[in-house]
Amino acid sequence: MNKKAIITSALPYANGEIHLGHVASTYLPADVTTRFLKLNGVEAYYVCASDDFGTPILIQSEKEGKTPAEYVAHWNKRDYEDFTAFDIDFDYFYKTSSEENIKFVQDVFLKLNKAGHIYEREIIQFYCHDCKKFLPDRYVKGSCPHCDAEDQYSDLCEVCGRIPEEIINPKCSICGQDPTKEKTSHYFFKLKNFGDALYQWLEENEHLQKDVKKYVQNWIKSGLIDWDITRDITWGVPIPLDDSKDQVFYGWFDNHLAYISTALKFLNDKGIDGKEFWNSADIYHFIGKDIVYHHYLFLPAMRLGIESEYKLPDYIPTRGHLTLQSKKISKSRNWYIGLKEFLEYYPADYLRFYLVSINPYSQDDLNFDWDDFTTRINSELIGNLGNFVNRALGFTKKAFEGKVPESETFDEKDTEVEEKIKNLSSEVGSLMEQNHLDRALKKIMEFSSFFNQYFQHKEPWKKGPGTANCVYLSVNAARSLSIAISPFIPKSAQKIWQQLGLEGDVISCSWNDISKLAIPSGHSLGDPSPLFAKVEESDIEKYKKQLGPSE
Ligand code: B3M
Ligand code: ZN
Repeated sequence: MNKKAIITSALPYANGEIHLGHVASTYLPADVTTRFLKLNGVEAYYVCASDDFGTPILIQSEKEGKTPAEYVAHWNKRDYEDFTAFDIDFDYFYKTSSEENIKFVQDVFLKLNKAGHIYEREIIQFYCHDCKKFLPDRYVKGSCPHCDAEDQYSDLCEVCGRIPEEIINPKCSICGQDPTKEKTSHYFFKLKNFGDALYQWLEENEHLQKDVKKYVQNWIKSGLIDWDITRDITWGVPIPLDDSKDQVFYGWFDNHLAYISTALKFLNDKGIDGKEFWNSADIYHFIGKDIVYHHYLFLPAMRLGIESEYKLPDYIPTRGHLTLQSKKISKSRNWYIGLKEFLEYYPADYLRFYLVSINPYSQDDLNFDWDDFTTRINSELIGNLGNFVNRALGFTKKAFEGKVPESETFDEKDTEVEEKIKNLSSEVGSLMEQNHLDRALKKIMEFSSFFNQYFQHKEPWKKGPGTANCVYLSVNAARSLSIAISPFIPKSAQKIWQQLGLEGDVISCSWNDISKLAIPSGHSLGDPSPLFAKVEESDIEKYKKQLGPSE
């Protein structure tokens, strides 16, 4: 395992609140992974930023009568607060509109230009005479030329995931009028130059998901299209050339460069050589499947275009979208649950546990279902994990005044149990390393279930032979569980740690500590108390009713 890592997740648009769909596919998997890497002694940093530029933000700030800068500052702060409440532990959260990013983006552009990867071309751009403005991207809606899906924005077809060269039957998205076509001069990035190099990079990188690779390689085979990186608006990174007026870079030209500029800012401020660190670390970009094109083609091509001065990603974990009660999440139809709202109902750990358990390492969509949530929390998190810990610790408290008894010679079962503890770190660890967070969590739950059965089988309350070993091993298993589960449910893991009467924080442990029987006989436990409160079905019925059309 590389001892350095930089982890990023898709930058949230500073354009509205974070909801469950956002956290399921990117922020949570990235956070769990970072916590795991840190436990493994990796110098890992999770950096993120709000994505501040782009036409949707400009449109919305105009609607609200705010300057775009005021508007994004509000959401930058609010998003960060919501993430923090969900225990998404960024090492640094910045913004794409930072002066560092603006400068970085301009430098990259100048380097690409110098290397011959940029050209200028006159284009015909939609223009709305009613609104008196050019209509880039989201200002225009129409049908996708690739898959015929209707009502798609001109910058991305959400149905087939491709970028339409020319949208069919265009309409101004502000006023619905037919736009006219006017001339304007734009800069283009020669994505076509990079087809072979990208193909090869995909071929050689063994960490990328095979299915995504195939699909991207097919795009390359069918021919890449140069990217228009200029927009006729004023909110964005200014183009650093004298003759470009009232134009800025397209948001997708600048936003992913903020992965680098944000990491550099953070590392350099810490006194670490940011560039050197970036180039010797494993680079992870966690994303949702809708932005595969940007991360597997555009982002690596731009890095290749500046001679890989900053290395390309090693991992681009790509996951599917969250549906809610089997329906597509939609803010406009009020079919979504805000992260902040959810955390008013239940602790962060409930949601973290649930979302990881239903989220495979694949592009398959996953579904948030209130009934399934109830079952998984009540029967797995509480009925299995909570029950085992409470039982083992509660019994030790009652029968041994909280002092771990002297262990005796192990019988066959005890030896088997001891092996389980010793193997847990490698069994779970290898799944985590392969990004199978759901399977890793399942392994931990199997471990807990195994110990529930062991406790039941030994019947320590009868105080027969073997009671001391059962308590000694169970208490140690609870300790192992606390460390192993900490990347997933950090607050609850810390509670277990404290109830075990252990010093410090569980996050200061190392992953290998999971395999140790480090609680000696004679150790005094803290005070056991139930870790979780049950999810009540009556509450769930209430929350279900709050979803849905707002009218
Ligand atoms: N701001 C959000 C999205 O399309 C977008 C991601 C940028 S990542 C560089 O999911
Ligand atoms: Zn219009």
